[in-house]
Amino acid sequence: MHTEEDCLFCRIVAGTVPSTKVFENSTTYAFKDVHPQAKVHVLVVPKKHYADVHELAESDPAELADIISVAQHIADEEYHGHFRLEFNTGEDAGQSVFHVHAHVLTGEKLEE
Ligand code: D5M
Repeated sequence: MHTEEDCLFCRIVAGTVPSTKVFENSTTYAFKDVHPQAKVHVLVVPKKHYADVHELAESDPAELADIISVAQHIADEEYHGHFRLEFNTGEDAGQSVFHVHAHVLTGEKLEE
C-alpha cells in the first residue's frame, strides 16, 4: 500500500512536495509537468492513490471521468478545447510514477 511518504504524487497532492497548481477540486489535482513535452503540459491526478489507469477505471470510474473533464477544462482555457490525453501504463510504456496521471498536452498545434 502506497502512503504519502513513498509516493511522489501523493506528496504533491498533500503539498509536502511543491508543484505549480493549475486546477484543483475535491477529488482531483492538476499541476505543470517539470519536463514539458508541449507548450502546455499538465498532469492531472486523483487525490486518492491508484497505481495506474486500469486500477482507477475498475475502482472509481467517476473519478476517471472527472480527470477527463478537468483535461477538457484546461484545454478550453489554454487552446480552444483541443488537447492530447496520455496515460502511460506500465514501465515498458514509459510509466515512471506509479500514481495514475493523465498527461494533458495542449497550448499549440501538436505533431501527429
Ligand atoms: O510521467 C511522469 C511525469 O512526471 C514526467 O513527465 C515528469 C513528471 N514529473 C516528475 N516529477 C515531477 C514533479 N516533482 N513535478 C512535476 N512533474 C514531475 P510518466 O508517464 O510516469 O513517465
